[in-house]
Amino acid sequence: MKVGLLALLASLGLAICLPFAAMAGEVDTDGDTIPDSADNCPTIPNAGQADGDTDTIGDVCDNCSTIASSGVFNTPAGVNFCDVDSDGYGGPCDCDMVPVGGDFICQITDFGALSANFGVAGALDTDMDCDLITQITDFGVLSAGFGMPPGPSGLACAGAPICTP
Ligand SMILES: [Ca+2]
Ligand SMILES: [Ca+2]
Ligand SMILES: [Ca+2]
Ligand SMILES: [Ca+2]
Repeated sequence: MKVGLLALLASLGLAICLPFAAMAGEVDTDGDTIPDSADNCPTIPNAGQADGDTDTIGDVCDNCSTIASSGVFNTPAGVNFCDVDSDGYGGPCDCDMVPVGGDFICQITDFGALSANFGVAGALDTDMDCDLITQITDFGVLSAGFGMPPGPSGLACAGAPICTP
C-alpha cells in the first residue's frame, strides 16, 4: 500500500515536471545556439541570423534572398518562392527556364519558352511569380532580369541540376 502511494506520487510528480523540462531544453536542430522556435533557418547553422530582405527566411535558407516572399509576389511571408525546376533559385529570382534555357542567363530563348506557355495554367517554370498561371506579370519578371544570370539565392546548392538544401 505504502509502495503504491509512493509510486502514484512519483508518477504525478513526473507528469507535472515533464512539460517544464521540455520548455527549458529547447530544440536546436542545427546547433547554432539559436533555438528552432526563434531560428530563421533552423536546419543550416547561421548564428548571425542574416536576413537581407527581412522576410523572416534567413539568407542561407532563402531561395531568392533579395526579394521578400510577401508583397507583390504570391507567396506568404516566411515561405520560400516556388522553384519548379528545383535549381535552388526561387521563381522571382529565376527567369532562366530549364531545359529551354538552362544556360544560367535570362535571354531570348527564355522569352520563347514564356511565349509558348502564355496563358497556360499550372506549376510551370515559366510561372515565375508563383500564381499557377503564365501571364503578363511573368513577362515582367523576365524583363527585369533580362541579360542577367538567375539569383541571387542564399542556398549553397543553387545552380545545381537538383538543389537539395
Ligand atoms: Ca538553431
Ligand atoms: Ca530572407
Ligand atoms: Ca528555379
Ligand atoms: Ca504567373
